[in-house]
Amino acid sequence: MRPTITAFANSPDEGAGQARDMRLRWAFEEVGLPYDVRLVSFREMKQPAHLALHPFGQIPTYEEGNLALFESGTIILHVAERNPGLLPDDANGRARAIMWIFAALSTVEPPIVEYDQADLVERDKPWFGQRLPMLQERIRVRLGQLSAHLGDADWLDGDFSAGDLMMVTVLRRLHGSGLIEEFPNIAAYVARGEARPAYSRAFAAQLAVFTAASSD
Ligand code: GTB
Repeated sequence: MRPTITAFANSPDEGAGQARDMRLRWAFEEVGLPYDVRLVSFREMKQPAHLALHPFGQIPTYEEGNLALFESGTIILHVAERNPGLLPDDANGRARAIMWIFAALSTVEPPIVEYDQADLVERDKPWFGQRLPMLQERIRVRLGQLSAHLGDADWLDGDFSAGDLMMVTVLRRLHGSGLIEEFPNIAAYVARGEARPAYSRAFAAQLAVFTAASSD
């Protein structure tokens, strides 16, 4: 059944593909699953109809028949488990790919989001000058560890998997910070993900939303 996801009607990133619908779109493209998108405004996201789908009033959501899901990690896992292409066939390989989804979301993403948020809303605060280097250093620690694990491999564990898809989308949020470039194998890893045809199709689809909205 063709799923419907929600995405920002007006993404603050102006089509840079940083909102979390991008990871869902990429997963759909990787497995060749057609999908529909319902665009929601910030106001609509806080209204009862959307809150019934997402109790925290956010995007993305996923609807498929009588199933409604929120949390991008859950949705990626749901799609990857039901469609070939994003998880290895062997049980141990699948478990490790899922481990990397969780690692991306619960170990790598939090310091990146904290840094991003501080950069966005704390720039005029007196503590910003001291806090920013501390937040950057936390990210460097994680990137250094990830870089050591990755070494000269193309992907985190064998072939490209949903774990790589999630990790690349998480790391992309550092574009413009200069931090990824400090770790050449991580920079190459992110570029490798972004070079996948499925990624390009997903990126173009979310960019088209911004282009259409800005020409209104
Ligand atoms: N844990 C949830 C998940 O993984 O699905 C987090 C969902 C989430 O943070 N959604 C954000 C949202 O709806 C959009 S993606 N925010 C509105 C709100 O909370 O009211 C986060 C995001 C938004 C914008 C940018 N950007 O502009 O660069 C980047 C990332």
